[in-house]
Amino acid sequence: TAARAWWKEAVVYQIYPRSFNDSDGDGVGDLQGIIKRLDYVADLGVDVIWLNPVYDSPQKDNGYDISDYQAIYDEFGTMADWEALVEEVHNRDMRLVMDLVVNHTSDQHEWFRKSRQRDPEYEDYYIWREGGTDEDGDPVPPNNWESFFGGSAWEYDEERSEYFLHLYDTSQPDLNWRNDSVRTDIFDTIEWWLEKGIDGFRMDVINLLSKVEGLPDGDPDSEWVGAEHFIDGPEMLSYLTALDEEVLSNYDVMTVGEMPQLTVESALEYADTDGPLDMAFHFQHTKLDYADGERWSVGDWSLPELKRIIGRWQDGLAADGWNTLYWENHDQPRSVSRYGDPENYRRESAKLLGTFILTLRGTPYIYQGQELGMTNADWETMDDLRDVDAINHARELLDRDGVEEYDDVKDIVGYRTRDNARTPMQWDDSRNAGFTDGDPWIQVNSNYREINAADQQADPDSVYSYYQRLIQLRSDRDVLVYGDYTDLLPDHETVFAFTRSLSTDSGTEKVLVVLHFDDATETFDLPVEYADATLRECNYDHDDQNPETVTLAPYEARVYELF
Ligand code: TEU
Repeated sequence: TAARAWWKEAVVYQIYPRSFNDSDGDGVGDLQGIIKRLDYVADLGVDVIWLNPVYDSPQKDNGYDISDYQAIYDEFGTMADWEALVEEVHNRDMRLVMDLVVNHTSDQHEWFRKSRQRDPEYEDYYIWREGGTDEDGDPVPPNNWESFFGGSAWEYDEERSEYFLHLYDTSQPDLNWRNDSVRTDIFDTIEWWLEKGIDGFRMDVINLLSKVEGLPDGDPDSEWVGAEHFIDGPEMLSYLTALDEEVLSNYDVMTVGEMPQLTVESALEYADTDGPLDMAFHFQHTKLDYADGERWSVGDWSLPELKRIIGRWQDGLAADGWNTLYWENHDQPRSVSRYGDPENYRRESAKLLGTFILTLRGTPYIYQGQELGMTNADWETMDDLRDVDAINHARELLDRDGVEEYDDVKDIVGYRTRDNARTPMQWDDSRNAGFTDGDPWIQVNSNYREINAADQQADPDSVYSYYQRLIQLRSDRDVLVYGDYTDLLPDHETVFAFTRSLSTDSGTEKVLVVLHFDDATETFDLPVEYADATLRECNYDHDDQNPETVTLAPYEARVYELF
C-alpha cells in the first residue's frame, strides 16, 4: 500500500472566481463573493479549494495571462480580500491551492514590455527569433509550430522586429526557461506565495516549459504541430527537480501538474514517490468524444475504451505515483452533457459520474456546479461566446469550404466551448441564478430554475446531497482511498464494475462499484462474495438489495461494502 498523505485523502473543489459569486454587482465574480459562499463549499465536505488565477491580468484568457504575479486583479478584489479568503478557508479546516501559470505571462507583464524594448536585463526573458522567407520572398515565422488556440505559435513584434513564441494566445508569450534569471524570478514568486500560507499549486501546462534546442519544425500531421519538441522537453525534469529541492520541499504543500498529452510513463517520472510533483492531470479520457482525434468535432465514445484508459492509469500508478480523478474543469464541457443524458436522466447520470470519481483510486477534483449536475448551455450566436479558444476556432471553421455562417458550426462550437463550464454558478431561482445583481459577464444557463444549489441542499435525493454522502463515505473509508483496483468486466459495453480492496489489521475491506452507462436496463450478476454485502449508496431506491442477478436501471450506480 501507498504511504499515507493528506492530499491523497483529500477531495478537491475547484472555484472559477469569475463565475462563482459576485459580491459587488459588476457582473464578475470576486473574492468577497467566494468568502460569502465558503460555508456552502465546506458543507459539501471537501478538503481543498483550488482557485483559478486571481492575479493581475488583462483577462484575455481569463487570468491565464498574468501581468503581475504578486497582485490581485482588481475586479476580483484586493490583496487584503485574498488574505481574508485564505484565513476563512483555514478557519473551516480546508486548504487553499493556487494556480501557477509560469509557461507564459501576459504581454502586458513588465518583463515582456522590457524584453520587446531589448532592455539588456530582460532581452532574453522570452523566446525571440528572426523569421525567414518563403519561395516568393514573403516573410514566414521561424518554424511551423501551432498555437493551441489556433494559427501559428509565432507573432511578429514590430517594436523589436522579431517573432516571439506563444503556445497559447498571442497575448501569452512563452517565457524562456533556459534563462537562469527567469527561473530565479519564478522560484522567488513561488516562495513568496508559499510564505503567504497557501497549501499548494496546480501548475498550468507545466510540461511545456522546456523547448528543444534549435526549435525544429514539428510533424505537420500531428494533433498539435510542434508538440514533440515542446512537450516533456529535455530540461523538464531538471527544472521541476530544482523547484522541488530549492523551494517546494521546504513546505507541507500539494502539487498537481497540468500536463497536456501526458502518458503513464512520464507521469511516473514527474510524480512517482521520488518525483518533484505529487500528482498530475492527464487528458486521455477527455478525448474520447473527439472524432478522428480532432477536438473541433464530436464522435461517439465507448465505455470499453474509457475502461482501458482508466485501467492503464489505475494499474500504471498502483505501485508508485498517485492518480487525479476528474471529469470537469474550467476547460471542459459539462460532464453530464458529455457522458450522461442531460435530457432524460440528468440526475441519475450526474450521480453516476460522481460515483465514478469518488470511488476510483486517486484524488478527486470536483468543478463548481458539477455537484449540482449543471449542464452545457446554448450558444445561439457568436456574440454569446466569451472563450478566446472557441472564438478563434469558430473563425477557423468559418473559413472552411462549404461553411457559410455561425449556424453551420454552432453545434460543434456550442458543444466544445470552454464557456460551457464558465456560465455562472446556479445558486437559486432568483434573477441571474443569484450570481449577481448586475449584468453577468457571460450568460446564465437558462435552466437555473430547475437546477440550483438552494433547491438541492434542501433535497436528500438531489445530486448535491448524493455528492455530499459519497464524499463523507470516501473520507470515512481507507479502502476508498488506498484500496487496490480491479476491473471485473473490462469488455462489457455498458457496465463498468470494479472492486477496491484493502488489507488491514482487522481483515480485508472491500468495495464493489457498479456503474451502468446506458439508458436501457441491463442485468448484472452479483459476485457470490457480495451476497451479504451492504448496499451503501445507490442513485435509485431499492427494496431488494442483493439479488443474485441485479437489474440495473438507466444510469444506475451502486456502491456495495464488505468488511
Ligand atoms: O490549459 C491547457 C490546455 O491546453 C488544456 O487544458 C487543454 O484544454 C487540453 O490539453 C485539451 O486536451 C491551461 C488552462 O487550464 C487554460 O484555461 C488556459 O487557457 C491554458 O492553460 C493557457 O494558460
